[in-house]
Amino acid sequence: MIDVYTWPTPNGHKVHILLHEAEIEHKIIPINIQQGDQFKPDFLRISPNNKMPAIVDQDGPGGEPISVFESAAILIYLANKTGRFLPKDERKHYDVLQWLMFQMGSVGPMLGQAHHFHAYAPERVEREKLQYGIDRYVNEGNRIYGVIDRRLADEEWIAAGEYTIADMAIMPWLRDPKKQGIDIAQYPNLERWRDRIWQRPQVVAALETLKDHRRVDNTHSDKAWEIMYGKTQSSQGLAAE
Ligand SMILES: N[C@@H](CCC(=O)N[C@@H](CS)C(=O)NCC(=O)O)C(=O)O
Repeated sequence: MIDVYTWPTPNGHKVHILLHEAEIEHKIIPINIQQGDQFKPDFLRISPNNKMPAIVDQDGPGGEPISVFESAAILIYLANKTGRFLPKDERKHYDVLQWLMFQMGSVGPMLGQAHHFHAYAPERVEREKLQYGIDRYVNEGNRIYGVIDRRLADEEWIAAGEYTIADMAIMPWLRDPKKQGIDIAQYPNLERWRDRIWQRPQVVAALETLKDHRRVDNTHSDKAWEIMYGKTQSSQGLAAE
């Protein structure tokens, strides 16, 4: 049984997709990042960077429990454990890993900032003051969409010629391009590949994870904003409640 500490965000959904695709028995434990669950001592013990997702496998190496944080490390761990979605053939293996690292180093951080500056921040800060940040990250977002689109011009999947954890890691970041300031119509290969994955029943089920917990209106509350982007982040975090 895998305990999955998570929340319905792109980084959470990468792991939810693999759990469903590989039919891994698991228990979902919500970490409400808008209310500060990520700063609670029990969670920090398994995820010292105060970010979800994280997992605990009660039946880890040697039959002992193991905890893993960072979504790519989790994907690699679960792919290795089940022998699925990470080919063993060396060339294919490293092809998947390089695209997975591209997701972790570029797709996630840059599109996250594009979303933040283009869609979230203007509610709090005058748009003129933000324009440099908006341009910087939306430009970078377009560059990244272009990299993926070119990769998929002659390839059915992002790596290794098959559906792998690299596809599962990248796809959840591309579901809401408008909020990232990006016009997906400019990237038809990417859109076709994204929608093919999005239609898979396992992916549909995975994207339902904690759907009812998803904020309707509290992301933008002052408290949630402070927890996510204010002093709570730069100080030692919330006192345990
Ligand atoms: N590199 C990390 C990023 C995880 C991450 O950024 N998680 C965000 C939500 S998507 C989070 O937990 N934020 C809470 C916080 O920063 O306090 C991973 O891929 O696991």
